[in-house]
Amino acid sequence: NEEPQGFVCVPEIRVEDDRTGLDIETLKRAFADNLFYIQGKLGSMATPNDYYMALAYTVRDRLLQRWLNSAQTYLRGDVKVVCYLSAEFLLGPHLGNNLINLGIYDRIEQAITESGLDLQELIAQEEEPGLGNGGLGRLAACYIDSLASLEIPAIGYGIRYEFGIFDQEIQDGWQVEITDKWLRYGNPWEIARPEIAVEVKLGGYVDHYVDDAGNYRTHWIPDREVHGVPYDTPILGYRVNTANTLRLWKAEAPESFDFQAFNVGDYYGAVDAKISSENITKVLYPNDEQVQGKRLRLEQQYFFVSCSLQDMIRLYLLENPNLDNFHETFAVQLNDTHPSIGVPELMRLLVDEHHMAWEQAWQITTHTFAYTNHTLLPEALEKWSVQLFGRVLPRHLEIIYEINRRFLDMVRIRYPDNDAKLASLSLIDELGKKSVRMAHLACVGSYAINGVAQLHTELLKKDVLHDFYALWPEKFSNKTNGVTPRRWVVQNNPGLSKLISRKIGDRWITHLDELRKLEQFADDPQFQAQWQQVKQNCKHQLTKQIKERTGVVVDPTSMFDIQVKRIHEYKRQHLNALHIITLYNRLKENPDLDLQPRTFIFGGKAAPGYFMAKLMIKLITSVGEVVNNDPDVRDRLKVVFLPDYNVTNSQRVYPAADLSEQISTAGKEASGTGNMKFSLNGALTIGTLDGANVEIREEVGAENFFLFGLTTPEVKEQKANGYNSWDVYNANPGLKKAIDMISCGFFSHGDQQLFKPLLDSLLYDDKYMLFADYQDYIDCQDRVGDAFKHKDAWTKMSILNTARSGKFSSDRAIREYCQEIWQVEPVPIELQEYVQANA
Ligand code: CBF
Repeated sequence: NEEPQGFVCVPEIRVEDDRTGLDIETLKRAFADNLFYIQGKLGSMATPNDYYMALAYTVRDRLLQRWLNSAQTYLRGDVKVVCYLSAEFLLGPHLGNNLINLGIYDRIEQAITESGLDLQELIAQEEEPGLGNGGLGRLAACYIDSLASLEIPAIGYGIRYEFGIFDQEIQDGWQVEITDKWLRYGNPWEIARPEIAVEVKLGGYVDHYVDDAGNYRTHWIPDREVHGVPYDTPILGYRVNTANTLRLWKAEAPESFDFQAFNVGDYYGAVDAKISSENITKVLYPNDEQVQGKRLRLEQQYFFVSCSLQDMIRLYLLENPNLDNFHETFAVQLNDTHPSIGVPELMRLLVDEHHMAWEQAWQITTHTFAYTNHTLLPEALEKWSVQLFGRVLPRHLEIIYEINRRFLDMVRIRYPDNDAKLASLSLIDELGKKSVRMAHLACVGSYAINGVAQLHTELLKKDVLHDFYALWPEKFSNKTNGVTPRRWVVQNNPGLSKLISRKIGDRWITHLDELRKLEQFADDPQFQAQWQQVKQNCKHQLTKQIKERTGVVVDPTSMFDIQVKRIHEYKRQHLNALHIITLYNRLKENPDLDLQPRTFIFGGKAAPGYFMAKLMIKLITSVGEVVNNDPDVRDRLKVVFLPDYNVTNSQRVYPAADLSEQISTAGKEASGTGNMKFSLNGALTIGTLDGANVEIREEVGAENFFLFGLTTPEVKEQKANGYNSWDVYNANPGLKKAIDMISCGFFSHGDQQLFKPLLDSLLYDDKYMLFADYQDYIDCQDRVGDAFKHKDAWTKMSILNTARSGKFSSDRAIREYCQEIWQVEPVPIELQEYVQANA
């Protein structure tokens, strides 16, 4: 089955070998055909993008048989399907990944070379679909890769944003946002399916009436309707026949509305209606861990959730007479609270549209949804003002009130005469401006609730969702995040992959625990030399990139000390900057100091409205400007801010890291996944006991991890005891000097005002305890510097980090979700059956 030949898909019309064959000649011919027939170009006129498109179609053709077979198999009544609902899928480029998963990378490389082109150049043409902000969206992408690779029937449902996360430029050291036009040259990976578009209502009012048969009925009369058109992308598993579907919804104006307006001569009204409908999926909100409560955002959430649930119901009714056992066919995972409007929406669809009794509908709903929480930050917990909610979704507000009424009746029985309990559990926050608490809605409407790392889950149980845990302890579990080894090792670090596979075979790619077999070679000088060589090559490549993209020349033999992630105060990039200033001061005091040369590499976007985060970027670039140009430093320290950190750019970064900075305040980072990618690629971590760092340290061993900083209880205790950062500043000369230099304009050409907001927040509040952790961080960094001088010992630690990172595969995480939450089994896809069935 490895090489399916031409098969019959419509009686008497054969799909030719050119679209399925995998031999070099057929691949070359298919590539040339696509350039001619799809791009409409001859080689002499083709742009690099034309070549990329022709290749992408060549590869997509080869996914289609698997994709259609998978879709057909899932329609069988006995298959349980996971539906992963996520407002974000940060996919990264498809081409390289599909080549690897299909197992045709080498053949395509040969075909492209023989066609006189360079595969890497074509791969680099792809505009990545940046349909996410950071960790949460990227996790969704890793999970759909693992679902397919584990042969689990699954559909990813989300939003086809016309503009994804903005592109970042750095101008004069500041972040500048540029619109992401990822669709400008077309997207060869998706197929629009307008024939199964759905209608979504918005606004208006609700009518209650009794029908002729005496039944109490509800009619929602919207003031707007929007068309949801699905765009499907195949998600191929690694070396399996499973190709699942990522179905992203685009909002369009329904024609009927245009006509209505045209008929009454309101041309501009019709145009406005069209524009406002299409706005819903125009742009991704670029906020990470921060909610803004914007109406359009609520509309986006409702739009994609309603489309998705309607789609599931349509699929279900193809095989079933009624919806009584809907929950036995679909396990719907809510990726954070963004899709939690699904709870009242499924109730509305079942009760209002399919006339099911409330109790039965509730039974089905609460056996359908499971909820993953991804954050402990209070500002990231979604709440919608009741007023806004009622205006956009009047029927859902009624349903939420009814769910709440019944829920609070149950709470009253459990906690009699306890108004405080009622208030703290209620779906409605009555304090101040009334609002709907989406996390509470998700908890009440789901049969399972999970956190994304052990510590995070414990803190949810103890703190953020404590009252729900007390009520339903059996609903709670932990599912530590994971990342796909296909993209994050095989694709981004081919040198390391080959070295590992030569040593232990290639089963690790799907069974990451097998990396443990590398432990036995950790002391082997020959293996260490090869390991160092691979790392060095990756550092050389990144060095070239840095030069091209920033103009900064760095020394690839220096320690690459890297912090790449969204810019946020709790992630503490400014603590890293304080360390750089401290080292700089040491060099200024003693220019002959024996200092381990380091290259500090930063990357990450700040939410456009998050001033403090933008100022943090300016601080880093300003420190870089001084340090990089001071002759006393003699190139021993370099600071680089890599612009436009995205999936594509990150793929070059992880393999080149010596040191991974995971320095968030303990108790703030839910898990982190970058930390896993670094460790898997052989970087050592300097980190706090936060998120999944705790488990990484447990796995790789305390001796292979640089730990510093307060623990979560210590942070709490210090705050309770009146922590005062001003006192720490006054008591610590190194810290004081660094802060004073920033304050007096040393890094800002004498401007003493520039960084004042950042400094004031540290000196008078220090919510994220930078000063409290400063000295421990510096001391720990000194240990890192010393350790790096001992190449062999460092290499051993690096090998052990990779060898012991097997736990952090998204395959492991998805297996846990399948067994412990979704109760789903793999369904291998048989290619032959399909060919025969249609023949
Ligand atoms: O669970 C995935 C990631 O989600 C976040 O990015 C989020 O958006 N809430 C968290 O901040 C990460 O800790 C987490 O790894």
